[in-house]
Amino acid sequence: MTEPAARRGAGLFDLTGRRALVTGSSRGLGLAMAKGLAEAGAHVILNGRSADDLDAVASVFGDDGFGVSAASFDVSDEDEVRNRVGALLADGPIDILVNNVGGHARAPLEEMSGEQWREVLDINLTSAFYLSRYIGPSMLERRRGKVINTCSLMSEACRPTTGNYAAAKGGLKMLTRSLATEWAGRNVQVNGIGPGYFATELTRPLVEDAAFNEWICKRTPAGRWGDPDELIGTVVFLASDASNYVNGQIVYVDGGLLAAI
Ligand code: GCO
Repeated sequence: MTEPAARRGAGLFDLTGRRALVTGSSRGLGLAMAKGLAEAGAHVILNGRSADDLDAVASVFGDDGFGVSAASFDVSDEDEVRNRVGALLADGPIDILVNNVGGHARAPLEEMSGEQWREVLDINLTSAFYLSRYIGPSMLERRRGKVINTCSLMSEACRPTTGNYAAAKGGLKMLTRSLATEWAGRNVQVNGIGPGYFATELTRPLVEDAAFNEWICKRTPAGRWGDPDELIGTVVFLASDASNYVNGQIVYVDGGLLAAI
């Protein structure tokens, strides 16, 4: 039997003493979520492919007084994940894993190359499997852990030229549910966040496309793009004791887009 959370009120969301790894956190949504977890008290391990970018971000965090470190490695390479995760776990437990890294390679499906397909599946989906596969056992052994996968409204709906990405994000939703099903009984909660349209580097071509921008603002009940900081409340909730009986859910943070026709 798992003990019910002893904390109440705002303390339920306190992450003091927890160690979190956030993949793809040198910019965009990952950076905002990393900042939010650090503000809630966690020590955050930033991850990305460029060591220079990570060091730059880590030093800004450090100057602000937050506990942060950087681990640059390619999360779509299984050997690298196994080795680097082994080293991180030798330094201490990882309580929170945010599988956030993502990327696009847009093309109509009838023109898409096998490489474009595999690249997008590897970065958005297989990376989350590898990280969960190699960090999960230590969480299960301690009977404590939180895995949060950055899904997408494209886990549910898509549009032309995003077939590989939608297939990957749909897969990530089902990986979330599969892990939740297997791990809930050992007190490891696995959930997803499904962002709608947020203005980031990844979506810059869309933000700058006047017709698309207008369409998104009309199509989204909230009438605007999301600001990456608007994911913080959800990620802190899913990383904290406040969500100890929440398993296999995808929380869509999309300004109401999926709720409306
Ligand atoms: C697009 C966008 C989306 C967003 C996001 C939505 O082409 O429509 O790039 O795929 O990136 O993932 O949640």
